[in-house]
Amino acid sequence: MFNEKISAQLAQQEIEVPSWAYGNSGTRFRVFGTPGTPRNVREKLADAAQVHAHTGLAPKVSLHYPWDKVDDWKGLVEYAAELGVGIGTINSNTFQDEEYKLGSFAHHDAGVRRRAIEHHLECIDVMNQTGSQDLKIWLADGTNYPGQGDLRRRQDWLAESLSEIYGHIGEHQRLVLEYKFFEPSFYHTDVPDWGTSYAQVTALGDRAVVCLDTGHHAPGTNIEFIVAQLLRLGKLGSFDFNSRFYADDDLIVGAADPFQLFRILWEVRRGGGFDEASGVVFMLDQCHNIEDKIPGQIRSVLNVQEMTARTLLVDVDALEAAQQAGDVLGANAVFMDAFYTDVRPALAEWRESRGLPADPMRAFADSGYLARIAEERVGGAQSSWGA
Ligand code: AOS
Ligand code: ZN
Ligand code: ZN
Repeated sequence: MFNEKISAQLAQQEIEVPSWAYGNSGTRFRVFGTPGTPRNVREKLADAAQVHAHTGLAPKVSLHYPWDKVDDWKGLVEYAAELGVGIGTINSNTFQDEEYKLGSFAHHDAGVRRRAIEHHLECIDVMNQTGSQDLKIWLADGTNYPGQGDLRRRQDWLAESLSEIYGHIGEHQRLVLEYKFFEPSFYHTDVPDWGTSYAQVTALGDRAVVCLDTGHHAPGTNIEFIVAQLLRLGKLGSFDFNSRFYADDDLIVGAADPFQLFRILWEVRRGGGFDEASGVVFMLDQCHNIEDKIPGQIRSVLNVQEMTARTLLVDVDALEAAQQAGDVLGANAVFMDAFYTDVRPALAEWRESRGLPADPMRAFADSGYLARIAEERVGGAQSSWGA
């Protein structure tokens, strides 16, 4: 099923896993703990390394600052390397401190804006020590009531704050600005959509790009169109993959709507986003509230791989011929043929040919790792989303 070209393309695929996926998380009703949940960053890295060991897909772990703060960053990088993984994107945090109640970069008080900028300069310092390429910024900034804030001035303050940070971004680093249409603010959000993120990063320069979190759109939004447009404009920096039924559910990518994931990844292929030169980073941004976290992450990277493989099977010549002939249903059929192809047996073979387990979910379950960490990791506080 996979020719040499497709096999080689699959071999290039890398999906960053987020450190916070291995901690406990939940809703405002309850956070359920799991035996063996990591108590520190090193244990999170060890769990993330299991995902890579079983799939070959996740060589980098994205960290969160300050949740993952350590004294010795170089030591952490070395430890990660021993585990067979590296440090990826650094995610900043201006959403949990009292001072940021009314915003951070777009706050009306210059003192709060200064504090938020200083926090990002610290993140850049961490990047310099860890070799991380991307500083990912998601802002909780917004207002709850009409008239509460000056929407226009807040855009200007946001632009000024971003510009100061961008001035410290190194030659081989990028500033990645994530958007989200609502939550925690409910009336307006300062970076609500791709257009605002695009306008802000374009004003900064080439090393500022947009992050598209698949869970951050209103229901019915055509996300693959946004992917196509951002790739066209050379501004699609990264993905935060997850899936949603309602709002920012942060469920396993591809679980709610595999066809949407296929359509998104098709536009990635169409726009050259799988080529290394495009710089597109594929990351998960997920929480595992009721399922085991490591298998949840393994399932997620496999879902991305399966849908990627299906997009690589699209017969582009037949598709283009049908499109150019105005053959509406013919073109749709070519597209759907690829989507409906079960690539799982071929992927199992492909994995085995590369020394990976044919069935990573089963191999991980059989490894006994979960029972081992449940026994070993006693005492100390389990990590959670927010620590
Ligand atoms: C928040 O809704 C976003 O998806 C962010 O990417 C967030 O920063 C991340 O979940 C943890 O820091
Ligand atoms: Zn996100
Ligand atoms: Zn989110």
